[in-house]
Amino acid sequence: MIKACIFDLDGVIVDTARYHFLAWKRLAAELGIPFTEADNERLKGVSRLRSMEILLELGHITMARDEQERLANKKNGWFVEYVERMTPAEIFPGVPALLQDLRRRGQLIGLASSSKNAPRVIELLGLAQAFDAIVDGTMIVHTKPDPEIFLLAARTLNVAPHQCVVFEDAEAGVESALAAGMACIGIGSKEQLPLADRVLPATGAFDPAMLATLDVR
Ligand code: B16
Ligand code: MG
Repeated sequence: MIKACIFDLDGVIVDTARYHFLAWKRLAAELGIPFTEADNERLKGVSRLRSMEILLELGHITMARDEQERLANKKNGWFVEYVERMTPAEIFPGVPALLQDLRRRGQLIGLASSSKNAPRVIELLGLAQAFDAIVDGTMIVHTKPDPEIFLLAARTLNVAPHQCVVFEDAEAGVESALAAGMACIGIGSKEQLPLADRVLPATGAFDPAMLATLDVR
């Protein structure tokens, strides 16, 4: 029986994935690296420094670690600028109502985001009270697709992994949830997320009645 719903943040609760893309694209342009939305799929869900490495791989560029860190911090400065202008109006349609409905049904609600900016984003969106546990990129050693982040969320919520369902928009995130032994609802398309147990076009399209039908691994 599913007892906890664990949500990714970027691309699942709010379209901060768009802001990550715009900030990486700005950095790519400075470095002369062509960078498309398809390239950006590889950066979703992974840590800031891993994203930096992938960007350099795309451009066939090698660079010292401290320079990589400097550029990744520059990208983060732009991302934070975009994010600070965000308001609750940018939460994806139907998400606040879904979170309330799940809580009324007795589900525990977790957030598991690789982003170190997740607590600030949640505060700006006025959603802090909607979650029973928040796990972010500052609390983990291994980024998605490693299962660490979702296992930590389950431990914090005091439930077993097989009692959790994860909502994820990134391939790395779906792999992470499955490796943790959890059910996974992909948000996006079947082509992007072939491994997810179910795929929905948007988080707000989730019908809580579906919880009873999710396979227990
Ligand atoms: P930051 P999620 C992830 O968040 C993003 O999908 C990913 O693109 C980003 O690189 C990562 O957070 C780290 O973010 O640079 O803000 O620490 O999808 O796991 O909510
Ligand atoms: Mg995401």
